Amino acid sequence: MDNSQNTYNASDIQVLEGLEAVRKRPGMYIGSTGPRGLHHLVFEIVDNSIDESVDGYCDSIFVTIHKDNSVTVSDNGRGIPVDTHPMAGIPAVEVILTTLHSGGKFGGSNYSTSGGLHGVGLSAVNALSSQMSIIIKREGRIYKQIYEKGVPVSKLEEIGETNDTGTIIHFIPDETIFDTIVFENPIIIQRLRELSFLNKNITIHFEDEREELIKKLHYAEGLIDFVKYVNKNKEIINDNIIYFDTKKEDIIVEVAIQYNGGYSENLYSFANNIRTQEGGTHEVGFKNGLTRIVNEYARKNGFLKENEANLTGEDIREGMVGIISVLVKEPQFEGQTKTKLGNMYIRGIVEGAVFENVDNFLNENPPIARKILEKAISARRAREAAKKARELTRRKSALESTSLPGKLADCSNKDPAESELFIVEGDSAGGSAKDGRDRNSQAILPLKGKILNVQRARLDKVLTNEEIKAMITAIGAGIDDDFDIKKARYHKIFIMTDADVDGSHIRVLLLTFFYRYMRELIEEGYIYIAQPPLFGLKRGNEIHYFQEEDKLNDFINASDKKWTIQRYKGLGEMNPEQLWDTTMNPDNRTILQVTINDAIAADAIFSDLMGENVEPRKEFIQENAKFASNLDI
Ligand code: 0RA
Repeated sequence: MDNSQNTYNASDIQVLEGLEAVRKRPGMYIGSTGPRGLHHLVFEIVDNSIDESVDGYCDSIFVTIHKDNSVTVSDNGRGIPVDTHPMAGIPAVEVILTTLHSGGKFGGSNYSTSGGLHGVGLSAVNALSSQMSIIIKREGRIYKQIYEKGVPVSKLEEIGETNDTGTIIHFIPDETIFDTIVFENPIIIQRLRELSFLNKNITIHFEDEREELIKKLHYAEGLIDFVKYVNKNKEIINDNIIYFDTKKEDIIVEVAIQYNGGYSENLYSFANNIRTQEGGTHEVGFKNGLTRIVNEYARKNGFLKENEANLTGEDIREGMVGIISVLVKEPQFEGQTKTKLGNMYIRGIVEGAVFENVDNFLNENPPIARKILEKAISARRAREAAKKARELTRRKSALESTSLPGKLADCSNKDPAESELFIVEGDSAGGSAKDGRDRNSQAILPLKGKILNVQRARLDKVLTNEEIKAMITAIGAGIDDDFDIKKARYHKIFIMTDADVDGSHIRVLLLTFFYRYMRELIEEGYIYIAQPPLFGLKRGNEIHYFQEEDKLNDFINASDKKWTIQRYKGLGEMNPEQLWDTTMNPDNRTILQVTINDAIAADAIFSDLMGENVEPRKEFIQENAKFASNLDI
């Protein structure tokens, strides 16, 4: 064999083209070149180790972030095969590390994670690493190979002997590809913890050498530990957790359910260890099965009378934390983010399994069954009350459509496209805004702080709140099902609150409200956050305003004059002219249009404020909640 000459053949060229494609369009393969994409590199490798554990070959994974932001992932699986690949004529590991979509395994794993955003393969990680080295322990020997930007720079070498098996991968993310290569350990720990919950046989050792942080993640009770974790610090309805683990027609279904005293529903679904954010057939099966059996039990045991309607799925899931994890041979991932399980036959299998197992549980635990039913029945009562409240508001707003709320200082222009509504925190700021505004195009609706008190209430209560009712009438387009954006009296609606914690609470509440009851306003881009300045620099009659401390300092440093710094905590500290100049005058104000993601994040924060603090949502909130900077979550 002649190793001295490296001649390119057709398959080499294909490999180089493949790697080049990944480096040219990394977003296509790992979602983004931001923090999400960067962290995805780690998850991609760990998923391969998890595949080994799902198949029963691996029970230990080590993940280490080094000081230089390189990462090592090692496992005690079988080790990536090293034998010469019959078609390519090179070691199998080299094929796996350089061929796109090889998915790691050639018919290897039964329940491989490949699919969705995951499963782009180790080759994508390799291509996006300035260096990757791999050590394999297999069949008594230790092998090593090094790559740069996906291209092998050494041959697979034998470097020693061993009785162990496993794979050790060390990689340095390519700085020229990623916006940042600084790993954030909370993001990694969150996913590793989730994987440990989902795979109770695995122990994941995490170490961040940058801050000497070490964590050992092992949850012997799997999904039971998962629901307990989500429900920690909550009032618990059933200490005895509804749990089952069953295999039907090659599909493994595992479910855990625990109710808490709260009002929100938290269903986390997974398919082959991938979080199915968009749901899918396993979720539908879960919901159908649960709704059917709880209603059946309720009828059999006299909780529902003959003439009473069934409880709805939502009634039954109020306060529920449910985790469903399925392992499927050939998962189909669909949806916008490829996180929706599509295989149709899974629905019936999961529905049957949930029906049967929850049936057993309820029959064996009558006191818990009673508590769950009482909770569902009270949820139904609240739902009906909310519906009545909505209808009342609707009817009222229809009757009183000409009588606008007394607190509203409306604008004289009647063309919605030219009209702006400022929802202002507090009567005193409301007063300044009224005096400072352009009366033709700007309307002011002051809100009392009282709106804060409804923060911990169910939304049906929120709807009876006077301040909220005033807002509904002022906007004039109804709410919920009969919201009609064409009737909106303003095409720009500004939320103007103080730059403190109360202010950001009110902002979150209002956004949650718009998101849940007037979503089109957000979708059409009608909702804005006003941006009053936080600082003023004064010298005689001269004044400059700033929103950011950095900009303020830059200005001071660039100036040889002496300035007095004013720090505005509340809108009330500004007089009408100042408020107009800085925040309301369309010619020089800065405004922030609310996106649907902002609103979803607000909705999640709202739930958190109500005590439903759920770890996995935090990442999303932190990434999206630009308006929530004052909120300590
Ligand atoms: C291909 C085939 C087999 C295992 C693996 C890949 C594998 C990949 C990774 C990535 C990280 N750790 C890993 N461990 C294993 C099956 C090997 C066999 O059949 O013996």
